[in-house]
Amino acid sequence: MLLRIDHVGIACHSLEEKIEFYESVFGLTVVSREVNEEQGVREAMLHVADGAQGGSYVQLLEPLHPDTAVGRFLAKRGEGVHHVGYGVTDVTKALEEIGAKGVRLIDERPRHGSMGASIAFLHPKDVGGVLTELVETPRR
Ligand code: CMX
Ligand code: CO
Repeated sequence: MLLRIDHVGIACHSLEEKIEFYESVFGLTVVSREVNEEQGVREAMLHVADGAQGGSYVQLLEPLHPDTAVGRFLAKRGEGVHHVGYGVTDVTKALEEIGAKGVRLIDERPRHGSMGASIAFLHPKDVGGVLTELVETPRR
């Protein structure tokens, strides 16, 4: 069901500082910057690699307000890995299959994610403490 690791989401206080860090230390390149009001984030995708099933990225996340998913995470735990995003072929079908296995779905239906993707989150409490995102990349 999972095709690949699409991205690792990393929570930070300053998007600009962390972009500079990932560029200078790891030589990564920003391929997309977006503000997603629904998710409460200002974010950047940095390209890591391409595979047969699509690309993989680091997603840097800065909260738009303290009262957002990433804002609360930063206040509680500080900067660090926030979630893992896995590529799937069909996010609606994957949600149905995973939900049927008793895993709580944060999103009952897909939402808009970075670079035109359809995304949905699974509850970390049902995935061993890992906030898990499903990502369906738009067809070209
Ligand atoms: N990873 C693991 N556990 C997490 C977590 C994370 N990222 N965020 C919260 N939790 C845990 C908390 O530690 C807490 O556990 P305890 O009760 O044991 O302390 C529990 O989940 C509830 O957390 P909370 O502080 O009440 O936080 P929220 O109200 O924000 O709810 C969650 C948590 C996961 C439902 C919420 O963050 C959410 O809906 N996330 C999905 C959306 C999102 O993260 N968007 C930003 C990224 C967008 C993108 O990738 O494009
Ligand atoms: Co993400």
